[in-house]
Amino acid sequence: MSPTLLRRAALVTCIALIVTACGSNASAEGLSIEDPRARSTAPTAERGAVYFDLVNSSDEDRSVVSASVGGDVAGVVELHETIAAEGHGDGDMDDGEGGMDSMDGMAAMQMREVAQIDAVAGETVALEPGGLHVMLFELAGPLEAGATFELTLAFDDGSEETVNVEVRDEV
Ligand SMILES: [Cu+2]
Repeated sequence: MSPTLLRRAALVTCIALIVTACGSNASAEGLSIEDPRARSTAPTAERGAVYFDLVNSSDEDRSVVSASVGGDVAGVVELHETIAAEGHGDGDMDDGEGGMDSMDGMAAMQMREVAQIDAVAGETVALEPGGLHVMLFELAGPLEAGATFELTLAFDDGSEETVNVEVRDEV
């Protein structure tokens, strides 16, 4: 190999290393999950909800595309939004889009699955009661205040982060 080719090969190797390093740190840098928490449930409850702040301090728009928990916590996990049920009687209350459900004790609110939760560059998105949340279905057991469980979030760039969710009576 000529000296020129060697130099070129070395340069290509360096660039590949840099790209790999940046890619693997994409979610750790600039995106964080603050205060992950879940509301405690009744002993016979089959559903639960997880909340947190999704903080994007990077200069790129990012999103959470899915969430998961261990089978010892819940069988199904979905990203949800809560919407106010419209009461003006124009007939679009039941538009057949599916996934609509009323929360226990909150007949005026409905929720549905969303494909992803977006956090625009530099902004914080709050997942909180009455808004966006991570929904747990088929709870393996009640969520008891003081307990914790792991929640893994997958992001748009293919990276993942696992956080410890704390169960509280007041979220
Ligand atoms: Cu929900």
